[in-house]
Amino acid sequence: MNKTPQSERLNIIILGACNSGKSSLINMLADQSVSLVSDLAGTTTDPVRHAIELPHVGASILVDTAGFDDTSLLGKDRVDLTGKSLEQADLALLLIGEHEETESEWISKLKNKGIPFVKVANKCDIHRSYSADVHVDALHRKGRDSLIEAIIRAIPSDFTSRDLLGALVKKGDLVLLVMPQDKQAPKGRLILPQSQTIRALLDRGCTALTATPDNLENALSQLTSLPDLVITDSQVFDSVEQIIPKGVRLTSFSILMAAYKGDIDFFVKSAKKITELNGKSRILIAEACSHAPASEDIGRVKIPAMLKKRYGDGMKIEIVSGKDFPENLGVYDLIIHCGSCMFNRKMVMSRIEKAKEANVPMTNYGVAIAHLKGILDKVTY
Ligand SMILES: Nc1nc2c(ncn2[C@@H]2O[C@H](COP(=O)(O)OP(=O)(O)O)[C@@H](O)[C@H]2O)c(=O)[nH]1
Ligand SMILES: [Mg+2]
Repeated sequence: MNKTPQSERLNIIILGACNSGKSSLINMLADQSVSLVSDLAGTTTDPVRHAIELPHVGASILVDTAGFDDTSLLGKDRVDLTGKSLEQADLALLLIGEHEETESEWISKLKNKGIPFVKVANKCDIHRSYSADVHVDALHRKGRDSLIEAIIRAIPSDFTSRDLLGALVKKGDLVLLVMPQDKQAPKGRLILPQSQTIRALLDRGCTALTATPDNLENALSQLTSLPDLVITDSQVFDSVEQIIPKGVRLTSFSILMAAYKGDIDFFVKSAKKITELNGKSRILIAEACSHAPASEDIGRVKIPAMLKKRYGDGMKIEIVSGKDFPENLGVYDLIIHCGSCMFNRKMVMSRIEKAKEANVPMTNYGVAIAHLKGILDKVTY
């Protein structure tokens, strides 16, 4: 568990024509051969992800893609997959050269999606110099430093400045975390939202105090001043709210994650639309992972049961998982997305954009449950 989670890494997508040197560029950045280089067009089929540490950038994912001019039988499907990968991209490296028309199409796509990009002219050892942001010779690994500098300049400020706690805390705050370590908790370690929150609190110069729910009263009695904020697992929200002194701000890990990985105001506004549903409403439940028993339980069982209890069995509830996300969102009355621990913020935000375009409310598991349990008005976010 020494690795930075995938969803926290800078996601860099490499785009370019077949044989333009995308895989070579990745090997140059990784400073080792991680990607297959070949003269044959179409060597890279599906987008391939390489987790590496980039000097002065840190934990990154380099996404190698099929050439955008792939004309093989499967070419179109491959190029579509590249398009899908754009949804997770924080930044793009675009290898430019002889395919001006296709290149400008991709530039428009990137601009539309608000993805910053660096134009890279590769093979500068043999080609005339194209106009580009950086010139490299990936084969002989020349130009690595200037490429990394260009990447650093292009990193969106949103990526570096965001953390889980947003404006909720300031330096020196005392924050009490209520973390049940029940049977579902993995043996010998903390789950990701808990460890990420503790890390973020330490980075922000806060004091993090942790307690299980049954030890909460005892922990509070040992304090000489009230905590500035309490963050609890949402499962025990109600009892925690009863125990902590009035006036102490309270939030939950899932609300923090929702704010970090999405648009919390939109999620809250959308969750309130649950009240306007009826027995014929059509709901889309979207999960990021296909094999997570715990979240499956929430998305596949818990939330549908809570909704049907209110509005009857006539509701249409559809569940999609992984990267599948319907094109036509307009048919749904509400979208409820999982907490997205496997997705990066970029991916969630691009789904939110699609929901907004289709004029459909979209919330997430944590916020929806908070609303269904009547606690949404009591949380700080
Ligand atoms: N001369 C020269 N050849 C390169 C350079 N970068 C890549 N190549 C060669 O171009 C071919 C295609 O490279 P590759 O990285 O597989 O391209 P991809 O299809 O875009 O992934 C290989 O034969 C590489 O050795 C470069 O900067 N200079
Ligand atoms: Mg390749």
